[in-house]
Amino acid sequence: MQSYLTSGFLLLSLVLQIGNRCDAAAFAPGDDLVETLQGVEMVHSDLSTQKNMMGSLSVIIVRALGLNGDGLMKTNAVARMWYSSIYHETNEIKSDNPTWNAVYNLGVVETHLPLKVEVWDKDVGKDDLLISCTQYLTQGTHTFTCSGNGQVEVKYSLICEPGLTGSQCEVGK
Ligand SMILES: [Ca+2]
Ligand SMILES: [Ca+2]
Repeated sequence: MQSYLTSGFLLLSLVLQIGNRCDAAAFAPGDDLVETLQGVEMVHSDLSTQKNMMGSLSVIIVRALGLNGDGLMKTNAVARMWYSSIYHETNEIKSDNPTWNAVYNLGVVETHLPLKVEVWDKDVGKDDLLISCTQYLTQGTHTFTCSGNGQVEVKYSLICEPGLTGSQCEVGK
């Protein structure tokens, strides 16, 4: 995981450097820029390897417990999830202990990204954010819990594509 963060950071640094150099050397782009672009190519091929880590992902937002979005009134509870560019929101349940069992089949995705889950209390005007967390995924079926104002229980299943293996569906040996 560390290496992916590092290469992502390197790419970001390089992109920022190019941005700076383009500004600074707008009239005379020099060899430095070419070398930097080659560096980006190399880092980019590392990222391409990560993109080969593919798996089928389904997420179940199971339930939340002990929410307190509206004091003595019941919480207008909704859960939201993001994975890459995929977004889903549950229906609203008026309860401090809502059970959604909302099943989202996300299809084949890159496996190295974090799953983000939030629970909100809907209000007239500004909604209240009660719980927010991100979770990196590993192969198999797992349940995890996030705490905040109450707790949310999330289940997911990640199945590696053929030829991929390991905890995050790496290229096989
Ligand atoms: Ca509220
Ligand atoms: Ca409310």
